[in-house]
Amino acid sequence: EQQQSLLLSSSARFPPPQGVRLSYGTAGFRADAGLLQSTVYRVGILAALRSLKLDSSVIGLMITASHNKESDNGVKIADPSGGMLSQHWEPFADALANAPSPQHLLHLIIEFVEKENIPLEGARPAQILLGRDTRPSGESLLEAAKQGISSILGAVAIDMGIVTTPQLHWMVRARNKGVKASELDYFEQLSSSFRCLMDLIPSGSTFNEVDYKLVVDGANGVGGEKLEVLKKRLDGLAIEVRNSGKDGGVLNEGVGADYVQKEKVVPRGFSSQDVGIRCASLDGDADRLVYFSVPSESSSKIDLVDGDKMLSLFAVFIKEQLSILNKEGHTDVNSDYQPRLGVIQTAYANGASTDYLRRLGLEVLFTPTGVKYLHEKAAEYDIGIYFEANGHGTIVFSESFLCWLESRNYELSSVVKGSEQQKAALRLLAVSKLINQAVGDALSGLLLVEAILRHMGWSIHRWTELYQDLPSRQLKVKVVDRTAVVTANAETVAVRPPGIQEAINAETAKYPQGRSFIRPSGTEDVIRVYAEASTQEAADSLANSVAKLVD
Ligand code: NG1
Ligand code: ZN
Repeated sequence: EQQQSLLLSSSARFPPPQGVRLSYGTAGFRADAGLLQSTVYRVGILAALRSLKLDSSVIGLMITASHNKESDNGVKIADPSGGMLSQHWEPFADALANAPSPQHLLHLIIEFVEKENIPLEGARPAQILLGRDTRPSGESLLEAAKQGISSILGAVAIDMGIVTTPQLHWMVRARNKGVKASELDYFEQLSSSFRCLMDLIPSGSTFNEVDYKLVVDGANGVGGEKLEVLKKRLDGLAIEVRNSGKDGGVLNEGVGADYVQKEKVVPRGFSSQDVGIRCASLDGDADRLVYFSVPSESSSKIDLVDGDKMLSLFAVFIKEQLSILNKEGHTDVNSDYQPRLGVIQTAYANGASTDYLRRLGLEVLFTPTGVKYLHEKAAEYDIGIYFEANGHGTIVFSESFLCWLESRNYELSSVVKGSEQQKAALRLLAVSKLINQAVGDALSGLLLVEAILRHMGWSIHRWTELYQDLPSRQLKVKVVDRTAVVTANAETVAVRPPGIQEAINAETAKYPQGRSFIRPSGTEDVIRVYAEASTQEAADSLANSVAKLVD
């Protein structure tokens, strides 16, 4: 009774916007910030219910629109593992966001609570960790989220302030494991595992003086700010942060990982002065990372190192450590455990990367776009490495593999301390602590890249040359109804509208090494077109002809 009247009165203060239909897409709800008060309020309710459903575990609620323009915002939920909200609840999220009146909203909630058996009078209160990026609209949206949370009796909101998306996911995961989960703990875990990897670098590894320097484009967002703090705890690495948001630049405008990856030009704040230097770009909420270098003084073009190449670097390193670990040594330590290593990509992965990874003998799988799909697949392996081409990805380790690794390390150290095998075990353990197991994290990814390059003695140039990207082109086409396109086989085939796939096939066949696909975006009202082929002209032309088929 009390609960119902509380919901009715509080939701009346957050009327939904007229004439818009919101959907919990690839990355939660996203829209112009002005439209989102009621949505964020309602997601606050959803987060509290989710917590109650899961024995009052901590749930995360993040307010961000990532790489989108500053006037946009968004909201998404992190489940207790630190991963994305279970897909099973997405339809409820959609229904909640679009309920036209407080009465409808209440009705939906009552129905759902019953169906899902949610203990409203739980033994412990719901707990929600809140975070937001640097967008000016974040503050009032955060207030709306708090109102939503407190309209479920007893629910507790814990505000973490301005954090990166992966920091919030990391904190949710850590709290639910019962370990310390402040921002300081996050920095401490990253810097100490980074140090551990640096201490284990083979003594023969050579690194040129010029390669010590790394320049990072912070997208004028939260990531640059956090990196300024983190870098003070790191030895042996000279990081310069540009576009940290303090020098007047606008979030994601001509800067950031999305811009750099899509436009393949230098972001603001970088110039021909940076020729040859290793550079990296974060996106607006620091869950994406790409590297790049400026090849010549005469143009603003860059050599891009995208998510696929980061994945390749990680895969090469991990494969090397596993093979050291499994070498028949002079020890009689039992090593019958064969960890399963899997690599997960999406259709956007450059074809050359997939070829390269398969040539390394790795198992490569594909899922639809969106980290929720990639992460889920990767979690089926002892070591699952996943990346989207845009630089969003991470490495996940199974509990059983980490246990085995701990005990292996212990056994090895009792035979010959400091053996190559033991070092390999220690490196893998350090990677599992450095890399964010909850979700893709630009800051932890950056430190892992830096440590591996140092380990290999590679310049960014050497890394770029692992393989040569096939030229590609991405386009977006505005359509009346993007749901008219339906895909299958990890989005590589369009099954609707009828006949379109045949037409795409016919176009693609005209180009050597041609590949093309279309899919409805989960974050924008567009159909995306991707094409690759043996030359840039061919990729552009293929993308253009496929875009015409969609129009
Ligand atoms: P959509 O709009 O569904 O293509 C985009 C990215 C995804 C993912 C989400 C969430 C591309 C082609 N798509 O999704 O990979 O990062 O945003 O931010 O980059
Ligand atoms: Zn992002």
